[in-house]
Amino acid sequence: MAPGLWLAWAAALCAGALALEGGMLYPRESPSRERKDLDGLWDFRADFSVDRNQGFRERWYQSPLRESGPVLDMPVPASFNDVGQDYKLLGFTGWVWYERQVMVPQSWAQNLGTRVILRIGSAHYYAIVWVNGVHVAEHEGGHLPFEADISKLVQSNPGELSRITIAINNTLTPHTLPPGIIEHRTDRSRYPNNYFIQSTNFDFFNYAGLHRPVLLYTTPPFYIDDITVTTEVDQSTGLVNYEVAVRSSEHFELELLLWDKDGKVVAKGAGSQGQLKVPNAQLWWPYLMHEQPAYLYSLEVTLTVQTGAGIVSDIYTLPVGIRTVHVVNNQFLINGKPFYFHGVNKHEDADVRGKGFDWALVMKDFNLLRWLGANSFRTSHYPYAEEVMQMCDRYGIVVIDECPGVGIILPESFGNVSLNHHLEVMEELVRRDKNHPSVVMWSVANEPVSSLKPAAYYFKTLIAHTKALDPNRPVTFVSNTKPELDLGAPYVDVICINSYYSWYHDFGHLEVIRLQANTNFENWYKLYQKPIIQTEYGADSIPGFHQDPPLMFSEEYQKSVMQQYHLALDQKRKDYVIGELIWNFADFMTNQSPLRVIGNKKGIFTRQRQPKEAAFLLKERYWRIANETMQPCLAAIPQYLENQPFYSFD
Ligand code: BDP
Repeated sequence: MAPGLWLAWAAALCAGALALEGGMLYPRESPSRERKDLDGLWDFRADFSVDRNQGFRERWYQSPLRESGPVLDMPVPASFNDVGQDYKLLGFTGWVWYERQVMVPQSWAQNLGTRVILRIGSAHYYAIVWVNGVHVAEHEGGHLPFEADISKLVQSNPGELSRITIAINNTLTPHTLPPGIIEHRTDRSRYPNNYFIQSTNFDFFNYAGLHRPVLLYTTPPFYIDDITVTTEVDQSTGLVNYEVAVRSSEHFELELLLWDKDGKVVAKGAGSQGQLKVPNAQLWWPYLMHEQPAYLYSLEVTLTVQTGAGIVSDIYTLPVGIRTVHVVNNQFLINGKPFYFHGVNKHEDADVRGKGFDWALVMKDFNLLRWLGANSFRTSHYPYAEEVMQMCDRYGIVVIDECPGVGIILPESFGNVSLNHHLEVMEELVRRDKNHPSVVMWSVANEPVSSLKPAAYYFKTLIAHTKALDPNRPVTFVSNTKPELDLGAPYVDVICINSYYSWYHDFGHLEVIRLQANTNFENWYKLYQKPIIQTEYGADSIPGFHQDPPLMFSEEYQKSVMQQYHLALDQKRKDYVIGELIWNFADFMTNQSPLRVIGNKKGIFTRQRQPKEAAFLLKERYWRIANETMQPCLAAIPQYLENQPFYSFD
């Protein structure tokens, strides 16, 4: 992006105010709401002009994109980078343009009371949206949804196609999340005119485009805007506290019904806020912690408004899991019982689609998680698709929900502009994910340089703000700094640490891992007396490389690193270490560098989701831990283990 445009853009970003307007309920069909998915092929063009600004100069949004130049067919959802054969698109930085036409159903266009909302699940990184050439929305941040009310635009042309244009810029600056820098290379003897590159300080490819579903949905003119649910347990009674926000009418009635899985109403309520009591509640338990994990009730909320023209009602049904989360002394308690995180870190990443949402891939990943005996994952290093969070609720996979605060290492990324944006992103994340029982902790960042002086104020403010948004969940960030140097650690509820012994130093020296991991645990615990999760550890292995005795990059070395870590973890896990998450679930794409062999190979599964040797080691360990730690509540596990054929989960 040209420096002028960059500055204007950065100034526009700073102006954003805190305290979000309105809710962000997931669009669900109901008797009062319809939904129309806009996935498929869109018209697409990358703006290759020198300043990447030709599209704005020529107002590409004012007429069909194919009239202002050539277009490509581009699938949505998907990253645009890997679907074509043009290397310039693979690493493109700047504005790309998406467009498609849509015919809304007659009933939506004719009934002027119907609200028609355009919802974009994720557009990485900065997006501007027009409908029929009229600006309807702008959004910063590539991992959270945003919406625009487009009722008037589609209703002013009933029976006509409406044109949706979305311009997306993937440029990262010191104040975006994640941050990055545009480096202009001006030595004409080495680089061509106007040469610049995007550099970043995180270890995954900066895929871009419309990564998640784009859709239209409707609501009545008076509607349920937001629902907030928190739960408590009083002996055998489940308590469901609710708060419902209604828009566009001050005189309304709200009725709430809580349904169990058998279709029985177990509690009733009325009004905007209150508490439902569920006798003999079935709690939401994590996978492998209970014979019937992930129990979900359905909270049906009905809004009724009496108008001159008759009664208008809106119905929204929210899945609700009743569970509690507490950090007490050295333990992480779910429903009052100690929970040990044995899980993974993931990425949204796959061949061809990049970060594009894909149900087949999601299902495969959940089947692998269950095969592995993993009970948890961290959404490293950004919020994942809402549909993934719903799967976690359904399958009992516990989530540490991380925001895109990764690669925060520049001093200017700790200033007020960045902090304000980070606060806003946490607001968007909590607003979106607050009702998921699977989410048990927020992570505000991964491996920031938390030893820098401004980090103390930065993390104090950020964590306090997150706790104010959600007083019911612990908050953390993930550190790779020494305990005595970490200025953010005093504010977290759980210490989360990453380390790569015998990988990024002491290359090949497996014998130092146990000692170094132990020392690290002890130093952290001595200073903070807080429970600790080993949030990353691992080693690259190139599938099919074998070497015994083990050498770096062989499958044997990856396994051996893990075995050494496990010795240290086993020494501490009965004490204050409350979890271990392998880096990484699957191999994933990164920027090119001499340290990466077509991406990061620390997956225990390949990028195509096939197991390396390390996966079998971890599977054996996770089932054993589940067996030991969850035994009191899970008599069925040993039998489950013995009787299950390799590929079955019944
Ligand atoms: C950790 C980062 C993670 C990297 C990993 C690695 O948190 O994003 O991918 O290192 O180098 O420090 O494999």
